[in-house]
Amino acid sequence: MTCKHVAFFVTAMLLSAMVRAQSISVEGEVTHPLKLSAADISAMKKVEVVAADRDGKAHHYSGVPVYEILQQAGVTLGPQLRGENMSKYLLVKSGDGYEVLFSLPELDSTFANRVIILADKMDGNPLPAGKGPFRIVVPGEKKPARWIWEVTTMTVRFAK
Ligand SMILES: Nc1nc2c(c(=O)[nH]1)N[C@H]1C(S)=C(S)[C@@H](COP(=O)(O)O)O[C@H]1N2
Ligand SMILES: [Mo]
Repeated sequence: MTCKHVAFFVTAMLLSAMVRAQSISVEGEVTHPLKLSAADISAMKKVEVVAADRDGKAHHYSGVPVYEILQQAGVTLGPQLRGENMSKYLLVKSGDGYEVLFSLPELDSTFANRVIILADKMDGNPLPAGKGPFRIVVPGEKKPARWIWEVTTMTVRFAK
C-alpha cells in the first residue's frame, strides 16, 4: 500500500465513523421535530432494562425510554392517546435500510407494562461495533427482531 492509499483508507474510516455517529431525527406527526445528537441523548435520564438476546443470554441495557423522546417531540401520548391518535404508529429506520414498527400504546407508559428503550450501553459498555451507537431494546419479546441497531430516524405516522 502506498502512502496515498493509507491516507485514503484512514479518511474513509473517519468518514464512516462520523456517518455512524450522526444524530437521530424524530419527525412526522410531531409538534417539535427533533435532531438529537449523541450528546443530547446522553444528557437524558437513563433507565436500565434486563433483556435476553438471540442466544437467550440476559444483558443489562441502559438507555432512554422511547416514550421520553416522543414526549419531547410532542407526540400525542398519555391523555392525548385516544380517538384518531390510536391509529398512529412509530416507524424506526436504520442506516442499513432495516425498518421496524411500534404502535404508540406499546411505547406509552400509561398503557404498556414494559419499557422499550433506545439503548446506548450493554452491560455498562458502549454497544459493540456495528450494533450502535443506538439500538432499540424491547424487553419481554421471544426474539430480538425489533431490536433495530444503528437507528437514524423515528417517524410517527397515521396508519390511514
Ligand atoms: N439495523 C438492523 N437491526 C437489526 C437487524 C438488521 O438486519 N438491521 N436484524 C434484526 C434481527 S432479525 C435480529 S434477530 C437481531 C439480531 O441481533 P444480534 O445480531 O445482536 O443477535 O437484530 C435485529 N436488528
Ligand atoms: Mo432475526
